[in-house]
Amino acid sequence: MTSTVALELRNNHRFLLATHVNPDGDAIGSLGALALVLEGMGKEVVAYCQDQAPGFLRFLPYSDRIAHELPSSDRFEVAVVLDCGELDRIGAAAHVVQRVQKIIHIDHHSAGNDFGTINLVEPERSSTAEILYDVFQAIPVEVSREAAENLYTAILTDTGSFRFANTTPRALAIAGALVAQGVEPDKVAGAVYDCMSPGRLRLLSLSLNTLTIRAEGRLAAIWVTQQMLAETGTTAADTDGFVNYPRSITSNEIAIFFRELDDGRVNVSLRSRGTQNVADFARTYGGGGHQNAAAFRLLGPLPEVMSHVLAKAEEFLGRRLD
Ligand SMILES: [Mn+2]
Repeated sequence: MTSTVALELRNNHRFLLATHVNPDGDAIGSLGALALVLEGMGKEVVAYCQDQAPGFLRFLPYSDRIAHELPSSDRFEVAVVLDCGELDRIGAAAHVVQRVQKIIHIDHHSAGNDFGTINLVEPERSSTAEILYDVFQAIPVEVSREAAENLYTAILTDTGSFRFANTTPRALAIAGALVAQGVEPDKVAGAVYDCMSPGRLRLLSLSLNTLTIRAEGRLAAIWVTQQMLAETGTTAADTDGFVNYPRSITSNEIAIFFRELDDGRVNVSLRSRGTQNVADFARTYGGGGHQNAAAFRLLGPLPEVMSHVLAKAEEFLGRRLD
């Protein structure tokens, strides 16, 4: 399938690239890398993401050129949907993408329905960027330092700085090849991790105060309300990575981050360690993801969602142990 995708990228000229709402490092990095590589091949590219890249990703080459609105679908021969398990998760322009004649879906999320004309979906991969790297090799095309920086950042963030179970020999080998291509790991780490605004640090402090621990720490949660965002002058993008704090408890198996949305719903992000499959849990609520990272949304209010979800997650843990 990798070579089929490589061939399509080589043979077509006008590309629409899209990724999911509320983008993370893999979304922005994969989008940027593919846009830069295609442009380098002389193609016409529009790369779309409904939402702005979070501040810690704005150092990435191309991130400032991502489109947040789309022209009509007529001018595109191929749409490439990246890191996005369902077409709806593209957000406002999903209908434009849907109308492009050929859709290539590149992803490492297992839950995805195969909405593409061509589906390159490999759940055993650390990130969408890792799959893209192989596509670039198959074209074959030189990966510039700028594109390499996008790919490296995507792999770095989707593996939790090479700490999660998806840190495979292959993920590390590709990261190594990207460093050989000119990526500076210290520069990327500095940009991604040492980039707290005072407001974001204050938000983190408020959020850490909500720490709730169940089942001897096997389950832990924190949350953020709309009022906390207002109080600290921050936005939803500033909460990126907060879920890793409850996850950092020694005995933790499932960590949950509840985020109150401005439309009365609550976003529930889950992380797990080892064999707990939080995607299974998220799917019972219409959400999705992969084994160690998943999400779903429920209608609020927040306190009710929390007590319900925490009780169900405790049950889920119990069931998994029997
Ligand atoms: Mn990803």
